[in-house]
Amino acid sequence: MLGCWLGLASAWAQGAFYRDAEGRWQELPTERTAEATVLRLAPETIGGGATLVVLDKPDWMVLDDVAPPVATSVLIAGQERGLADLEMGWTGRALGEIVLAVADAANPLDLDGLRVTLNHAPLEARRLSVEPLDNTRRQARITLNLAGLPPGRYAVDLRLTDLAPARNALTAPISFNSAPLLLNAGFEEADEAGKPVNWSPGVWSSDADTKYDISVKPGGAEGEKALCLTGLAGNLNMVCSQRTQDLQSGVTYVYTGQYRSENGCALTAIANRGGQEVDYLSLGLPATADWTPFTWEFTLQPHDYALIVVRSGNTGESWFDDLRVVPK
Ligand SMILES: [Ca+2]
Ligand SMILES: [Ca+2]
Repeated sequence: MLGCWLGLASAWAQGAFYRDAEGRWQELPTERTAEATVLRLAPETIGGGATLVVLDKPDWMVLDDVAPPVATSVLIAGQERGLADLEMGWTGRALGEIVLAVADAANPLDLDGLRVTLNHAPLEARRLSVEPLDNTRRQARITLNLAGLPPGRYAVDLRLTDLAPARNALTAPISFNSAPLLLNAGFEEADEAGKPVNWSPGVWSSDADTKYDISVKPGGAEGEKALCLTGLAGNLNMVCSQRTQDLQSGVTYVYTGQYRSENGCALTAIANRGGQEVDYLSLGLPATADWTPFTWEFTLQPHDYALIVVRSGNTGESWFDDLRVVPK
């Protein structure tokens, strides 16, 4: 295959060039007729079946450039961040603006060829602005406006090349999660069977007599609905858990919410690493007839995933609503 780079304007012509078997650029004699430019390349001079050819090399083009553009600074929501620090995990809020200063040491940037995707779809034009910072177009400022996105997980991929014949590319993967750490934590969303969306209800132990119900019911402390664990008979170890990979080890989290319980209930946080439980932290909550706020702080060891749990091992009703987990 022969890759051809056609110069932008023949007025800048500095002749034709090809890349030889050792990767060096060499002048390429050409013959011009009225209809065509004729060039001859022998396979042995290009070291196989592929090379790059530049016809009418523009004055600005530096042929011997294998270095991609670099991001010289990245500002996210006004704060400078390292390039290795752009996969941010949980942020809990939208990011606003991401501003990248980009530069190429040798060639102009292909600003017209810039590609930016948001969750694998092209970023809307209104969210993207590109501003050359010098008249050689070797430096530019790229601004991504991500304000107003609904809470969720986002991946931004950016690809910018230089205008060297080899089109060296800068890629910058940026990701963040602006959703709350606990989803459906007010239990307003339930499936047709009344089970809370995003949560796993069940029992962690039982016997032949175990009878229980875990479902979302009207009568919340916040909104219209709340989660109710009802212990009826037998061995009771009722749990409703949400799995998360967004908690960081060593960070203290504050787990808040409201509950009421006929015979007492509990909160639990579990960390699991390599198939082993590395943390099993619990707080018992005493019986109370009225909706009562709770606050509990916990810190987890390094883990693959964590479970945030509400539970009861008692008969009667235990209600939970308005839960939240945030870094302290
Ligand atoms: Ca370059
Ligand atoms: Ca609620």
